[in-house]
Amino acid sequence: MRILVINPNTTTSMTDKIGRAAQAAASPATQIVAVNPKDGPPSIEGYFDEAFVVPGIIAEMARAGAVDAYVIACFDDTGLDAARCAAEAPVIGIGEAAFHLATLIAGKFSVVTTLARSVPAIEHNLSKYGLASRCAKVRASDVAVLDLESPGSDARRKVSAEIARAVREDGAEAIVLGCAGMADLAHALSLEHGVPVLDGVACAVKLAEATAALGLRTSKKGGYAFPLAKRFAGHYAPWSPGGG
Ligand code: 5HY
Repeated sequence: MRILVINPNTTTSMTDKIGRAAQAAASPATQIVAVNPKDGPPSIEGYFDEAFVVPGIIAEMARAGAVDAYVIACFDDTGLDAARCAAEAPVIGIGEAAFHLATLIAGKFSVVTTLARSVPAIEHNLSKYGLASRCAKVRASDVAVLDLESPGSDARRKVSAEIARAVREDGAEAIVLGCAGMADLAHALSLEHGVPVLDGVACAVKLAEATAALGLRTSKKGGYAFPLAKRFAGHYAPWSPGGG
């Protein structure tokens, strides 16, 4: 089985970290191909950054050729719906995957993400997925995404402190880490806090394997139908669906 894992930002060290976490979670027979677009923001922190990553996601999907499943490795599930329109294989978002798996092991969970500006998009997704009632709170740890790539930063300490508050104040029975860049922290933080801590990358890889193994494909009825053929103007001409 071959799974394409797309980090939508352009920070290759984070792509490498995500790739390692994905391969560690995958079955031995699964090949993980981790990529990121060459154009776009180095980190996705809020709605404006999100707007500039979707063409890059679609371009990486086209460049990869045939795969058994895709993972969108940005916790906001940025571009997930557009990617599903472009694909027949399953497309799994790390946020959606982590939310669903958290509901299987806990009555209620809290999310610990990076900055406050990222919280509304995550809250919106929880409502969109019908899981808002299972999430006690979406918390920001006041960590910039790229601080997670800096060994000398106090990112891990700040994430851990926010997890402690979530367990103490929210009654969170499990924690979902709200950034792909936290993928390497889940196991240690779970041991430290004595609650399940879920990393969306690992969750998405296992759900991608499961859906592909069941032969489930993205439905082409309704919203995820292939885009209609049309010619896109200007810089977006290469993305023209159906040859344009
Ligand atoms: C992510 N940003 O998973 C999100 C998390 C966030 O560059 N990768 C990013 O802070 O919204």
